[in-house]
Amino acid sequence: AQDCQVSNIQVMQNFDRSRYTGRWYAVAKKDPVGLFLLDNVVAQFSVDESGKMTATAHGRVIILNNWEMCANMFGTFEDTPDPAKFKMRYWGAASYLQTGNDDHWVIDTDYDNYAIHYSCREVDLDGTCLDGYSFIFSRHPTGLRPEDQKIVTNKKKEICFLGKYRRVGHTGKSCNNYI
Ligand code: FEN
Repeated sequence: AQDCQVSNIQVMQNFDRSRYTGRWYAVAKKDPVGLFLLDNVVAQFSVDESGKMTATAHGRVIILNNWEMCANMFGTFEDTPDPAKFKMRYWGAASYLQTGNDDHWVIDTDYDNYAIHYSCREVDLDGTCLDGYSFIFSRHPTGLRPEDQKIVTNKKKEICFLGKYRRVGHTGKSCNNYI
């Protein structure tokens, strides 16, 4: 069922953005090419009065000369015809942080425990993803519940990122204390 074509990737059916609001801890991530967040990644999703989705993300970064910093990122989401597919404009509170405009797809979530996010930045000539990133989120800072792990592994396979994830540590002493 997985041909790794970005255009064939199944996303969450009937995505409900209001149930998605609140805090999500990144437990694993597949990095894109280039600068990104290292660890201690926590995202906070909101929906405003007009129904527009926004989010913040905090994460640890190591900038030049091994300076450890907490990156405070902001994202605004533009709707598309598919309720689980967004365009996300993002920027950082500090000027050294990169800005961008990425796809933001919710692949699967049960809203209360786990969520799988996907973003392909560059589609290859053969229709597969050449450069993309993905977060596995949990509502629990301790990680995924055992019963959710099988679902998440299957979805990693479906989006053709299986084996490309790294665990996201939450040391507690850095970023996530701010929120
Ligand atoms: C997401 C969901 C919640 C909202 C947002 C999300 C995406 C965040 C992104 C962060 C990018 C960070 C960068 C960091 C950087 C999906 C969690 C907004 C896409 C680009 C460095 C590292 C080292 C350095 C300079 C900058 O710029 N990091 O020397």
